Amino acid sequence: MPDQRILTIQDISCVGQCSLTVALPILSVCGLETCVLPSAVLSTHTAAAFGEYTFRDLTEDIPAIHRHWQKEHIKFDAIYTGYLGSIKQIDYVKAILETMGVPGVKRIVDPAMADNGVLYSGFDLAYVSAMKNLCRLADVILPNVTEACFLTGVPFRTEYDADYISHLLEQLTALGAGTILLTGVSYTPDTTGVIVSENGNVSYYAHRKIAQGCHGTGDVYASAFVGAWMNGYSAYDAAKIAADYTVRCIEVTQGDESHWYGVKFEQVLPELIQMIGPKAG
Ligand code: PXL
Repeated sequence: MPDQRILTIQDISCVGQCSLTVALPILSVCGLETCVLPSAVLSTHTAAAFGEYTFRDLTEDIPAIHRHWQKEHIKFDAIYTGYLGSIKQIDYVKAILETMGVPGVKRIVDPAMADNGVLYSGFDLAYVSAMKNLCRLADVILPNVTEACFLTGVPFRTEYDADYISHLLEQLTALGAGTILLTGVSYTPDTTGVIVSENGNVSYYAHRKIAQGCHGTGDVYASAFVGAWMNGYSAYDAAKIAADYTVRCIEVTQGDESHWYGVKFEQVLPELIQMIGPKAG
């Protein structure tokens, strides 16, 4: 694999095993030079069980960082965005997506903003609308079913069939990304999976559902997908590797009630390296 440099833009939740503290190690073990642009610094992630969190918005640091990189002619082979701190920040991030990539840059947007039918604390419909515009610039988007509903205006349902998911996918396709990974698609109580739509080719990878909505698994999943995909795997194969790895993370965490806030992804990083295989060498 030729050397590749990726920029990931998301928050630092100091405690909570999500966003940058997950993306940086996962992308690094996949062999990528990982540069970071923190969107905000929070004491913990925003799940209610942590109580009141601190939030330092880094929006106004972004233009100066961007200018410096431009002055130094720094470019990235891929740019991957996750949780972003404000609507204004999304505009700055759009400018980075438009200007900081090498020719043929891969742009991945994880619209990390909602789960289980509700937006994360601090977000509203104006934020959703800004995120929708960011998705229009992406080559790949990875919404879960809740995020897909917010992005498209399709009413959220906890139970659905393949027709509902096809409709959701059609509406997402209209946003413009060539590749869509729709995560957390579950047709039976014991299984869940990911729909991969690549230029209209749709496939589904289903796997065992171990627990209902584990915190931080969206970020683990997206980071592992990006790591595998940048190693030359097809979107479907990368989606499969990411799903298998995320299941392993949940397996090693389940049963530890005190570890409700994230998954112990570190313990199974060696397995991710094995799944990626010699391509990462
Ligand atoms: O895992 C997504 C995420 C990222 N960053 C912050 C969050 C969340 C989910 O709640 O609160 C700050």
